[in-house]
Amino acid sequence: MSKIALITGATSGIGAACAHLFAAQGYNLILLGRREQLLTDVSKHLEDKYAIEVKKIVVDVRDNEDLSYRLDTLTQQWKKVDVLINNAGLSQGLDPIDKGSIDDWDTMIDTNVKGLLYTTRIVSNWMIAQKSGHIINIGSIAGKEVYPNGNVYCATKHAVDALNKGMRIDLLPHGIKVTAINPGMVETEFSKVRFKGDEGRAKKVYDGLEPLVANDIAEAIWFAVSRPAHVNINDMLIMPTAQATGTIINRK
Ligand code: NDP
Ligand code: 8X3
Repeated sequence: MSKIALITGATSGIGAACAHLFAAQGYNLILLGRREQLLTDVSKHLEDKYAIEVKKIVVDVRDNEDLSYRLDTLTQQWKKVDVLINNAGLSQGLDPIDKGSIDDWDTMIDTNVKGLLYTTRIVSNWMIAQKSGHIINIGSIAGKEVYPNGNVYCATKHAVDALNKGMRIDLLPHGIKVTAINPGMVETEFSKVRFKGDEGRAKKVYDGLEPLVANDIAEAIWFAVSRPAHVNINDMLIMPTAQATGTIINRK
């Protein structure tokens, strides 16, 4: 029986790159995201190319009731998840604390923190039952430091950092591995989403530097997952060579 990876936010960027890389390694996949057509396209492509099986789950990770229902209806076979990649996340806006939109704050907190918790609450129990598993939490440089106007997004990624440490402690007796992967700038749909579809503003974020690409992060995740049984990578911070901190960037 092939191993299984469950990836949240698999319709684009880092999640989609992980889906490709894990499929190439022969994993069967459970892929989550809200955009059904993209999920269908990714699933079909990977099933055809790698002869693996894919379960697609169209769901908003903020909706715990729907998420629980959809994950619960998987067969026992599909609940044998070896790797959970808690990747679904986003930034909305880049405003000072006195001007930020409450809706944006709710969206970031509900997705990046609560969605990650809801998914982990369910899948960690499956892993405990089978006495094995590996949880990968996608944090950020924004979880290690705070940059101007990053306030709430940075707070959500600091929460991911704390939850990663908490999970590592709580799941230790069960032999479950827990790893935080913290990227700097990766060119995905992230900035387009942050600036609500403003492609020009999104493109400017990466002006004059070579950012990471989603596959760089997928490869780092694969490195953590493919270590021997006695090795756990607790935390990895991965930056473009041209980015030293959240805001110190060597632009040409
Ligand atoms: P993308 O915007 O390309 O991908 C985000 C993914 O999250 C999409 O698949 C999206 O799917 C999914 N998603 C967002 N909201 C929800 C939701 N409510 N329910 C289910 N799925 C959701 O960005 P990235 O690939 O860059 O982002 C992936 C992760 O990496 C995020 O956690 C982000 O914070 C983190 N990160 C990104 C960095 C970067 O520079 N790009 C740097 C550091 C961390 P859909 O819209 O179909 O639901
Ligand atoms: C996403 C990257 O630059 O907003 O976490 O911190 S950044």
